[in-house]
This record gives sequence, structure tokens and C-alpha cells, in this order.
Amino acid sequence: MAMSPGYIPFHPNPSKPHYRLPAGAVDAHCHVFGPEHKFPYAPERKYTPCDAPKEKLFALRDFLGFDKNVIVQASCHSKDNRAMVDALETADGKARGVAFVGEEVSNEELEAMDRAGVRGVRFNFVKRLVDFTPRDLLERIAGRVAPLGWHIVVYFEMPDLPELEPFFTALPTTVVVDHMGVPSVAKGVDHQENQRFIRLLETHKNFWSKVTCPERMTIDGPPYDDVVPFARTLVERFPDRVLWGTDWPHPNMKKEAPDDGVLVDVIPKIAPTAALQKALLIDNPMRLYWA
Ligand code: 0GY
Repeated sequence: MAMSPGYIPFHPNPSKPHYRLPAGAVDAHCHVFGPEHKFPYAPERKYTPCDAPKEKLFALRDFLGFDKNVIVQASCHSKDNRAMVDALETADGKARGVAFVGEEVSNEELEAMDRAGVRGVRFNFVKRLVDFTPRDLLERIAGRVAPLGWHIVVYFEMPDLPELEPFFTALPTTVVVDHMGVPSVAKGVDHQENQRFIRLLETHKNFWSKVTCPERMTIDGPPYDDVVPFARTLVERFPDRVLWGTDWPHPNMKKEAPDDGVLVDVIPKIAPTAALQKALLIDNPMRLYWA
């Protein structure tokens, strides 16, 4: 199957970051796509990506200086978690995963995924990526994964937070928000929309945020300085509940594929001290995924 029209493949040769990652750093948000001949894309997908197999992900991990990956199931594979689980099983303990499941998943399947290194499920509320799922169905899934000690990753865009917040705050697990809830850079850090998100983390200690994807929010483009204040605010206020990741292979970018080396160089701007960097890159992901 050909890539979706306009789909931009990942950067062919990212630069070496200037920032040297601490030993043991975790890339806590990335994906594997295909290869399609082995792991076909889901019929209900909203886009067909460029293959981004585990070998490429592991090579990028080593090139950038990361030690481990957290591989998040993306919507183009929908509920078929085989490519992600295969990557976990062949990563020598250096990868954990977040799955996407429906109610039909059996307890045996959940337990097998747990043994492979899955530690969470993702609820995706971004309308261009997935169809609507009734909240009561998601509540039942949450109730089944909670006893495994798994967390729930939520992907939404900030204008939708008021509607989703009551559902989120009733979840019985740790809740990890993808990409800072995708704030509007034009509106600014102090806008009530973003302040509402900060209050959510302040009030609910089970909420974490990934301080990821400046390339999806930036107006000015690389090196993404216009997004830095959003991420830095979260890192400084919630140093023990933030995660960082590349988002490789960067599905559905509109203009250009980001250079992963340039993305890594954002880290010291959003986590300006060695202690914050250690929390963001090592302590937090290790606590959530390898404990
Ligand atoms: C991301 C972002 C995107 C896609 C997916 O599940 C997905 O297909 O996550 C996106 O297009 O915003 O988290 O990598």
C-alpha cells in the first residue's frame, strides 16, 4: 500500500545532538510502523505511513545516545499490537510498550503483553486519527488494565480538554498526557486553556505529561524556541511527572520531517539543570516503565 498522499517520511540522516544525553536516558515516546509485508497496517487506519521498522528505531536510539525506548502503539496499526510487541521482545530488555486495545482483548492477551513489556494502554481522542469510542467502553478497559499496574496514555488536543476532563479525572490509574495536551503556541503559556491544563496536573497527582513534540506546535520552526516555555514550565513545576521522547518516526508532519538531533538539543532548554535532566530522562521513565 502506498503512503498517504503528502505523507512525509522520517528524516533520512539526523544530526548528532550537541547535548550529550546522560547514560541510561529513555526515549519515552516513539513508534514502530511495519514493515508492512510483515505487519500490515490496519484496515481502519486514517493514514498509511512510511515503514519505520524496529531496526531503524534501535539504530536511531544508539546514534542519538539513548539507552532505552518506550514504543507507543500508533493508530495506523490500530488494535494489532504485533509490530510493537515484536520490537519489545527483541530489544534485550531495552524497550517497554503502550498498547491500543478494544474490549474484545482477552485477559490472557493482556497478560502476554505485560510479559512482553507493555505497561499501559493509549486512549486517542484526536478526531483525525481515530473514530469515536464510547466512554463507558474505555472505562471498562481502564478497570481491566488497572490491576496489572498499567497506566493510561491520553492523546487529545487542548480545546477538547474541558469536555474530557471529568472522564480523565475519574480514571483509576496513572494518566499520562501526550505532547503537553497540544497547547496553542499562538495563545501562549498564560492563556486560560494552558493554565487549566497546569491546574489539572497540580490538582491530580496521578497525572503526568510528556513534554514532547515541539515540532507539532511550533510556529517559528526549528530550533522550536517558541515551544520551550510550555515544556519548561511543566518540567520545573512537575519534575517527577514529566517524560521526554522523540516521537520518531513523526507521523503526519505537515511541512517537514524534524531532525531528531535538533529535537534532542531542546532538552537542556526545557530541563536546564542536570538534576531536572536526570528526572526527565532517567528517573521518571524508569519508575513508570521498568520498576
Ligand atoms: C504521535 C502523533 C500522531 C499520530 C499518532 O496514533 C497515531 O497515529 O500518534 C499524530 O499524527 O499527531 O503521537 O506520534
